[in-house]
Amino acid sequence: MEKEYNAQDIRVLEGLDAVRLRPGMYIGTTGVKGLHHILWEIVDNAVDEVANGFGDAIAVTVHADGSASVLDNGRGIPVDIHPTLNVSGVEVVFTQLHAGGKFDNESYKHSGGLHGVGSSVTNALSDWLTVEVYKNGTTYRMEFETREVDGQIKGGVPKYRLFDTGQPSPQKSGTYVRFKPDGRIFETVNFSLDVISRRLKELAFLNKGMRIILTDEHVRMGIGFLKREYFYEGGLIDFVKYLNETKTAAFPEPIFITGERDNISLEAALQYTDAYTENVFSYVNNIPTTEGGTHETGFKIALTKVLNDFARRTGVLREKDQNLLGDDFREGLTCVLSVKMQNVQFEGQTKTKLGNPEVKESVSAVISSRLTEFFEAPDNKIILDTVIKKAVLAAKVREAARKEKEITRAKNSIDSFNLVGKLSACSGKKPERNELFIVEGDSAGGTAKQARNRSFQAILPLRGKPLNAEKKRIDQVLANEEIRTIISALGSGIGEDFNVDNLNYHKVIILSDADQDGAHIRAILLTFFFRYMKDLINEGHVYIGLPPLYRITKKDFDEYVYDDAALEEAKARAGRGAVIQRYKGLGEMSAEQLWTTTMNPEGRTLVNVSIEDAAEAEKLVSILMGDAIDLRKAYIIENANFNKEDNFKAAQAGR
Ligand code: 1YM
Repeated sequence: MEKEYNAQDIRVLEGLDAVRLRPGMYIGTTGVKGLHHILWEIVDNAVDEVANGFGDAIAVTVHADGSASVLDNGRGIPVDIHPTLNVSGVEVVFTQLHAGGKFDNESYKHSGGLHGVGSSVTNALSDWLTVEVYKNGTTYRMEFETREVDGQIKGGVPKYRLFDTGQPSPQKSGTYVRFKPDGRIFETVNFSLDVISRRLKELAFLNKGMRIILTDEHVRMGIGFLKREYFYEGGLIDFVKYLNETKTAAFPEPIFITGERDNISLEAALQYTDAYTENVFSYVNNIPTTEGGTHETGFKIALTKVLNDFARRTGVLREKDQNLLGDDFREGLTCVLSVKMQNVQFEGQTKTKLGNPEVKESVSAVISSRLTEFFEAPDNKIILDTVIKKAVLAAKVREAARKEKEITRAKNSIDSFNLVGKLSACSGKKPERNELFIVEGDSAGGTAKQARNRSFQAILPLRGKPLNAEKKRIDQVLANEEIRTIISALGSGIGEDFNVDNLNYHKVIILSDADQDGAHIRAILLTFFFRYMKDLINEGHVYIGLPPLYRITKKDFDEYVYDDAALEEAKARAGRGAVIQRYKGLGEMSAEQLWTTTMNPEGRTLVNVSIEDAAEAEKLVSILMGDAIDLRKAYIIENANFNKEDNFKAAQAGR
C-alpha cells in the first residue's frame, strides 16, 4: 500500500520538514531534555484522554531496541476521514503540526499547554513511528518512517494509509503509539528511566485514580524487566504526604480543597510540618510552574487573609497588633496547588510562570471560601489553633532573625577583616570571570592556594563541617562561622535579600574529597544554597569540582581518571605493567597536579548543579539532610550515584 501524494500531503510534509529543520523551535533542545520531550508529547495526549474521563490507565514502555511506547484505554484517536483534509484522523494527528477542524480537541476541557505542539512533532523527529487504534472490536494500524525522498531526508512519511487489520482489538478501546527517536536529530537517544519514572509518578499524583505503568525492557543483570506502577487514590493528598514523609506533620491528614470558578478548576492539598521552610509546588494543566505565577499569588493572598482573619476572630491578634505576614503562615507549609484551565499564558525566564491575570482572583476566591469553611468546622479547631500558634512563633523568630541580620550587616566590615586570614581573594575585579573554590580542609586549601591562578581564582578553605541548614532555624544558621564566611565572601546576601547582581564570583565551585565525608560536606553546602540562595543554583552559578580518583602511569603513558568505569578502560589501553595511584583525598595531590586536573579551566571537569524538578529536589534534600535515618540509608543504598550529586540533576559542563 504505497502512499500516493497529492497537494495536501505536500503541505503536510513541509510542516514536518520545518520541525526537522529547526527542532529547537518545537522541543527546546536536541539534548536529553528534547529526547524526553517527544515522549511527553505522546504521554500528554494519553493523559489528557484519561484525565477527561475516557479510560483509566496508561502504560509506558522503554523497549530494548531504543524505542518507547505509550498505550491508553481511552476512546482511540478518530479513525474516520477528516471532512476537508480527506485523510483519517490518525493521519491528521501525526502529520499536521496543529491538528484542527473536526479534530481540534473540542471535547477536552483542558489540555496540556506546554507540550501542546502534538504528536506530529514526535513523528517528525522519529526514525519510525507506529500507531494502533483499538475501536469497534478491531485494530487499525498506520506506520510512518523517516526516509529519503528525491535525495532529501523526510521525517514522518506515511508508509501506508490507516487500515483495518481485521485483528480483534486486544482491549475495548484505546490508542497505542510506539516510536524510535531519530539518532540524526538527537545528541543522545538513550531514555532515562530516572527522568521518566519521576515524571510519571508526578502525573499519577496529579491525576488521582489514573494508573500509570512503567516497564523497562532492558534486561539488567539477568533480573529481567523493571516494572513500576503509579496509582494514587488520594491524588494531591498522597503527593503532600509523600513530600512530608521525612518530616513530622503537625496534623495527620492534609487539608484538601477543590473548587471551580470562571472555568478554572483547582485542587490544593496542604499540611504543616515541623520544618522551617516553605514548600509550595504549583501546576497548571499538569505542568509544573516552578516560577510560580498568578495562581500561586492568589493562593498565598487567600491563605494569609483567611488566617489573619481567624487570628483576630479568636483573639490571638488584638486590635493594636499588626497582621502576621504571609511568610509566617507558610513556615513549615507543604502545599501542592494544581489548576486546570484554558488559554494558558506562560511567562518568566524559563516559561514556567503562569501569567494569566484573571487567575489570581479566581483562585483566591475559591481558596478563601473553602478554607474558611474548613476552619469554621468545630472538628478542625485544633488544626486552626496549631497553624496560628506556629505562625505567631514564626513571626517572633522572624523578628529575632531580622535583628541578627542587622548585626550581621553591621559586622560585615569586621567580617571582611576576619576573612583576610581565611579567604584568599583573587586580584581580578570582574565577577563574571571570578571563581570561588570552597575547599574541604585547611591542608587542601593550602595546596589549592598554591595551585590557583590568582588573577581570577579565590580560595576559601573550610575548617570543620559547616552547619546542616536543613535542621536549623535561620537565626542559628546565621550564627554559624563557616556559613557567615561563605555569605560574606559571596556578597549577594541570603533569603529574600539575596541579590545575584551583587555576587562576587559567578562560579562557586565546591571542592571536596571523593569519599563519604566529602559527599556529606557537599550535600551540606548544596542544602544551604538550596534553602537560602536558591537563585544561586537556579542561575547556574554552583559547580562541583571533580578531582581525579586515579593516576595511571607507564612509560609513555600518563593519565588521570575520574571514575571506575574510565579506570577499566584506561587500564586496558595502558596494558600490562601500568602503575595505578589512587588519590584518597585532595591533600594527596601536589599543587601542580591539582591545577592540571581540577582547577585549570582548560582541562578540568566541573559539574553544574541545577534544580529542574523542584518538588523532587526538595524531597531529596529533606531525605538526605533530614532526620529520617531509615529513609536516608535506603535512598543512599538505592542510588549509588549519590556521590555524583545526580540528586540535583547535575549536568556535565566544562571539560
Ligand atoms: C498513546 C497516545 O493519543 N490518545 C488519544 C488521543 C486522542 C483521542 C483519544 C481523541 C480525542 C478526541 C476524540 C477529541 C486525540 N485525538 C485527537 C484528534 N494516546 C493518545 N485518545 N476522540 C479521541 O479531542 O475530540 C488529537 S489527540 F485531534 F484527532 F481529535
